[in-house]
Amino acid sequence: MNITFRWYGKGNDTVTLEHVKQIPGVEGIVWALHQKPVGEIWEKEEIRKEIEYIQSFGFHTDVVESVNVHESIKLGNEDRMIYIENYKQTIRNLSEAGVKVICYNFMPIFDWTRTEMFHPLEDGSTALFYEKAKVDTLDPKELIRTVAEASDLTLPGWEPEKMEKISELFEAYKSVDEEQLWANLGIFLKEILPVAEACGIKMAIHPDDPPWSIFGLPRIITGESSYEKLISISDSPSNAFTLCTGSMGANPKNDMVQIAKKYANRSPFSHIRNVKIYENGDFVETSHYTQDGSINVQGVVAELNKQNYSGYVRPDHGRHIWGEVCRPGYGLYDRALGIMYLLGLWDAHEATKLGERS
Ligand code: DNO
Repeated sequence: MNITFRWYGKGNDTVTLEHVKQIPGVEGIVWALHQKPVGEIWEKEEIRKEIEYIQSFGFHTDVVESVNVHESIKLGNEDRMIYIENYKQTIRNLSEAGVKVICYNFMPIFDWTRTEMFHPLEDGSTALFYEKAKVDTLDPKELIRTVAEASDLTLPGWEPEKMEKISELFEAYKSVDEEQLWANLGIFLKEILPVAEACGIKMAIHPDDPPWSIFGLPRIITGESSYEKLISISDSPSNAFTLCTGSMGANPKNDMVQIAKKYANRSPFSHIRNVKIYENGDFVETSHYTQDGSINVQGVVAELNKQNYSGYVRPDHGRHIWGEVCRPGYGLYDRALGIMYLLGLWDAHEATKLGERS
């Protein structure tokens, strides 16, 4: 397990790399050119600058999250080939800079969705919260306002330029159902995977968060059957997954320990976090500690350890604790605690293995 930490870039994150350096066990930074408009080529020079800065702290830059996919590709618009070609060039440029894994998602319009960014928890901290009834009844524009008001930092997947075109996008998606979205993903993959494979890059698709349809938009990376379908599209070693326990696990039907058991070998990148799921379908993010939520984090780490998992792992959304002011879900303190929990679990397994050998 290669521990990494997601960071949004200098001047774009409340967390600094000096801070991250003080968390034990972190080997790499999960990065992206966050200012880059979706669909544009990531140029070699901009990539070089960013990775040089990160590497000057002794971190590796093997994982990018995310190179976002232009809506034209997801919609299957006529101009999609322009964006697919740009995407291929970005893959080549990233591989030249030594990148090994690119995380991406195929969610229409929205990336991860929550209804409250700073929901109070019983312990006095706050965390991201999803209220099912609100999403089922709210006008998406209202939700966007809530998100924008909660943070003056751009949230991933909620790019301002996209939000300006929201009505137009909803209109366009009226003709895209699940089947069509799968077909569009298939075309995208058939185009980019040979390039990724030639470059030695794994394209690790991220599950939809939450893993069900919202606002009537199709969502297709929702559970085990989605993984099977992805595998049937292409058996390229570059056709890979991001194992995200909190995203896929928000649906209690997805047993994340079983999913880790079956798909860890196709997942070069893992996001490990916990959520507490309520009976009405709401969920709230908790500490990483297994007993605090509904996801068996302990079981997932046990499974990864059993497989001698050598992929990249990052803690994921944390609570906002000790008065920290930060990007929703992306503070320093709770994610650092998360790392210590993951490392503790991992080391306990390693110690057992050593004991068994001696
Ligand atoms: C949320 C993240 C997602 C993820 C993308 C991957 O915090 O897990 O935004 O980065 O969906 O493309």
